[in-house]
Amino acid sequence: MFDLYTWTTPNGRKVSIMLEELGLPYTAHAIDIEAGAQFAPDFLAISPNNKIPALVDRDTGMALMESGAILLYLAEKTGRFLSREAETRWRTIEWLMWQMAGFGPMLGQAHHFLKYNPGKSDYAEKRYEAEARRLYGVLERRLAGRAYIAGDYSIADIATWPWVSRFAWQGIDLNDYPEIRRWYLDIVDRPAVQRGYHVPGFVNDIPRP
Ligand SMILES: N[C@@H](CCC(=O)N[C@@H](CS)C(=O)NCC(=O)O)C(=O)O
Repeated sequence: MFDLYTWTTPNGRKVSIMLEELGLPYTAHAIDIEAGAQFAPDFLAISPNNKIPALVDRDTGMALMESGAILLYLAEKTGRFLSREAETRWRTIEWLMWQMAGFGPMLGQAHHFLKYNPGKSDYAEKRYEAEARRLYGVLERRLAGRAYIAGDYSIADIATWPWVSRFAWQGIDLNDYPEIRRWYLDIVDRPAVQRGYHVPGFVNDIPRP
């Protein structure tokens, strides 16, 4: 049994999708980051960087922050979505790190300047629009000739897909990226994605290009 502390954002959805894929029982606790709930002392005790998501494994007492670490923990615990074969395993971890260190943080900045604060900084808008396009280009090349990012559907896909689901916020037209479009639409209809996207509650239908 797990406790998931989350909100309807790409980083939160990575973990709810993973838990749904694994069929593990969990209780979702809504941490309304727009209302400042991430700064509450009891939440800080399990998430010292005051960000969602955080996961508590009631079996072991382990509390974890950082979505990439949580995905690795769940993959290790269950033996799923992270290959045991060395080449595929390390490619999966490599692309998970790419998502955590590049794709997510840069697209997060694109959301700030292109969606929430347009007109505030021409420099920032141009920078993050160009960086979003560059990163989509990297993913497009990676997916050419591959069904998924690294071997079978894995935690690399589960980490990356929720960020692509905000393509409209990033000034991205998925029709310009046919490999990503094909991969995105393949994953969107997975029952676990359909359920995990709407945790801790429904905000909008899943965008489709
Ligand atoms: N690297 C972290 C990033 C987590 C993160 O940025 N969470 C955002 C929502 S997607 C958040 O909690 N923001 C609240 C805040 O910045 O105060 C992870 O992947 O878990």
